[in-house]
Amino acid sequence: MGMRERQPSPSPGSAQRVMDPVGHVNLAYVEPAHLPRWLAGSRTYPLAVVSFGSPLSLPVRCPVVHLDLPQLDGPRHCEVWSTVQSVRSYQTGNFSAAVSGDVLFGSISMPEVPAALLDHTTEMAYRDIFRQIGPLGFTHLWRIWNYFPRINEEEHGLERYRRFCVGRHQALAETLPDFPSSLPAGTAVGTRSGPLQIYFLAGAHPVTHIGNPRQVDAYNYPSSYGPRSPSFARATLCRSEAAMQLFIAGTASVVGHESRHQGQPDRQARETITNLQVLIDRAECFEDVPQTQSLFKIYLRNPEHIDLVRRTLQETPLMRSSRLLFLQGDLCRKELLVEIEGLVTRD
Ligand code: 3EB
Repeated sequence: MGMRERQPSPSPGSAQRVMDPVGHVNLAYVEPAHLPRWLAGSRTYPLAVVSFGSPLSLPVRCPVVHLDLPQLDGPRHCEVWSTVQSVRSYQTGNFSAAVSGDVLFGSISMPEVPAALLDHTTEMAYRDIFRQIGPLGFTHLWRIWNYFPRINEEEHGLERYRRFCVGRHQALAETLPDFPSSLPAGTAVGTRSGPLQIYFLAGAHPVTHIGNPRQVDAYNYPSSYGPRSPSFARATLCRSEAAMQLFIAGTASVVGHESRHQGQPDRQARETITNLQVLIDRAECFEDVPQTQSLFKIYLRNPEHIDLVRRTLQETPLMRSSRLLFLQGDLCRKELLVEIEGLVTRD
């Protein structure tokens, strides 16, 4: 079952890298046509690229993930993960990974077959992930993203998101030491089409997962939201010598465990920002360093809401000073219209 190892990425200007901080990943939203120039200019190696909407061919050797989530604003951008250390890429069947220093980016794509329900497909995908990352030595999940189509449709009497939660819970509760406190920050968003796609960052060492005092931990949601609770943390804090990174899970207009502001995208956006700000303020208790860079992906159920939501976000200094990417995606509760995830880096 050997993995096929790809050639290491080219290393322009590697002599200049020694001063760069190690132990953290870079994230940027980059226009595909600018990718080679951006990589050379940033003096980083690509770890992975995520594209949105229709697939496109990208001039990189690292894992590439295509998500059918149309971008709603401006010229098309890709999510580019890169590092200052060299990268090794692996590919086997439906799993690909890239390793750099103490971080691994992994991606798995599971086609759904008519005979299998989504809970089963999800459980298999998560078990595969652990089968792959264990031997590589990256056993600690840091951040995970989940995407699949028809998220709010019923499948044999249970909503597909809830089936997904059942399968994820089954695999993670059995596999993760210290479940649920070791659960990573998560995202689960509905695509227009495609297989079950999961991508993640994993590390050789553990990191800190944190909750949001305004929200019930998702893994403690009451069973009215489904037979198994959603297995994710509100945020994950990764600290290295040089930087602090806060990975913020998909965050919505949920207070306690209840959805707020049904039918009102602007109010949902404001409530979501309050949730984000509370998480960031909490994480800042851990560190006190000045420079901040933040990026957020904003998922909208309804593309017509973009102008209203964008105006609402511009009211806040946090969002005004951040890179934003608007995507159309279905959210895991029918009444949710906006969800925001992000990465805040302080170095
Ligand atoms: C919520 O707070 C909103 O199931 O992985 C956000 C982020 C949500 C991740 C997941 C679900 C997930 O419950 C929904």
